[in-house]
Amino acid sequence: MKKPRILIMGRPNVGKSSLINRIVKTRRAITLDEEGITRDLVSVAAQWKGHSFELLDSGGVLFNRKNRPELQDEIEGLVLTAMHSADRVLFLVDYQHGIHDLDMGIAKQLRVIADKVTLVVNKVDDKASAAYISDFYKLGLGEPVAISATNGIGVNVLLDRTLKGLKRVKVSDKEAIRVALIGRPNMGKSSLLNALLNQDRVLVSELSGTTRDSVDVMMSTQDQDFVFVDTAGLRRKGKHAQGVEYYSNLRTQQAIEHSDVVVVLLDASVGILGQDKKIIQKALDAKKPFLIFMNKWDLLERTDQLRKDMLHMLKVEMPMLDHFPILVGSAKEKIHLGQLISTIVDVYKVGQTRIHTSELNQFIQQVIAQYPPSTRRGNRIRIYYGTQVGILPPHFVFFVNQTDGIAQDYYRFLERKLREYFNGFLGTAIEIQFNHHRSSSGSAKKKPGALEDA
Ligand SMILES: Nc1nc2c(ncn2[C@@H]2O[C@H](COP(=O)(O)OP(=O)(O)OP(=O)(O)O)[C@@H](O)[C@H]2O)c(=O)[nH]1
Ligand SMILES: [Mg+2]
Repeated sequence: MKKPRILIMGRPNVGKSSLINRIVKTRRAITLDEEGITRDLVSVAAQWKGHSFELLDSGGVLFNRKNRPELQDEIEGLVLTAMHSADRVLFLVDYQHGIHDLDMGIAKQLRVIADKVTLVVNKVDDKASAAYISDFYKLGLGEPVAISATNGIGVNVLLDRTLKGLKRVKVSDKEAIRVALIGRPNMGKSSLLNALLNQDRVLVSELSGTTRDSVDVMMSTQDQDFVFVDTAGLRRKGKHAQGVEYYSNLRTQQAIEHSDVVVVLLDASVGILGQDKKIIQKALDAKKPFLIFMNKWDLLERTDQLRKDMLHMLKVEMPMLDHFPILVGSAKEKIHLGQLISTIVDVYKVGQTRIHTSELNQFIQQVIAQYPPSTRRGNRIRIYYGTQVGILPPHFVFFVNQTDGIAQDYYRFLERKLREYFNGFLGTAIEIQFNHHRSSSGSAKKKPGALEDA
């Protein structure tokens, strides 16, 4: 369900992030102290008195004429759109600094939507000072509210006041699915995110390297919340990268690790390159539920044959992809975006599959018993039983009389048979482990670690 959205605006250094940290009560990931890193609108989920809402950090607006960094028009365009679609806007100014030229510029834009704006004077660190905030009336946005984001003074009152009259959305117990969008620069990751949201929230341009930092953006459908993480495109030379590029790569890697589902974007009009394979390998190594979205399908003649040929080509290049969904579509023309969302939910569910121990043992008897692993000397190894010990990815342990010498080929064989027997596990890795089972000792009869015994 769509949550009320509160946009926080203000020039650099007035304490927007401190206020967000105070409300959300978690420290957001450190950001490198280099100007121009965050150029998109980051959103975080927040809650107050049992109701949830979304906080949007505007970052980077200047609304000035001079010294405008690259893409500044586009950045401000994003913020203006967000300003109009937000349910409330908190405009932060700095008590200790007084009114700054840049504050005047922002205030001018905000006066158009004054009825949903609250002027917030931050860094009022003691109550006595609150009496002196009247100077800020000059901004023409009504009565200022004094707070100290770092000390927490006034924040509760501010929240009560801001949320008053807004639609109330109860905090749901169902977790949002975190989806990392990764790929080479210019694949259309940011475009895809904007298309899914039906609103421009992150910067898009034909320059490669537009996205520099990972950006969290929330999205909700009728029955599921998502946090999409737009990431900086991964370039070839990761190893010797410095500064912004080094940092961007690192943050993309973190985004993968912290996600529930990874979506790798390829360019359908280009096909799969060496660098794409490395990126797919990263997703595979992370063992997260994952799928491929071949974007820019609008540039091609969209026949079923072409789609089949493309999928075939990908699987020839990387046979592992047989176990993962590959979709074709377009951010630009909004083709197959609904399918993308439902497949994200599907692979996430598949990653959580739990197979009952009794079913697993039926599988061993019916399928595997005829083809047991063997030692290097050619002796048969006996599999006594198996059990699933984990999810995301599904993790199976098989108990055998001897673990030495089981070939990698056998792991692959077993994985293939598991997939054939149990509905494919499409979209997730599987982990397989062999443990030694001492048949002579009495205690070993108990099946350890079975999920349903936990
Ligand atoms: N024809 C077509 N062009 C697209 C599509 N998606 C994105 N583009 C274009 O591709 C270019 C790059 O798009 P971005 O969304 O900025 O790509 P990105 O992957 O976020 O790039 P980085 O942030 O640099 O890693 C822009 O010029 C987009 O307009 C699509 O589905 N079809
Ligand atoms: Mg981008």
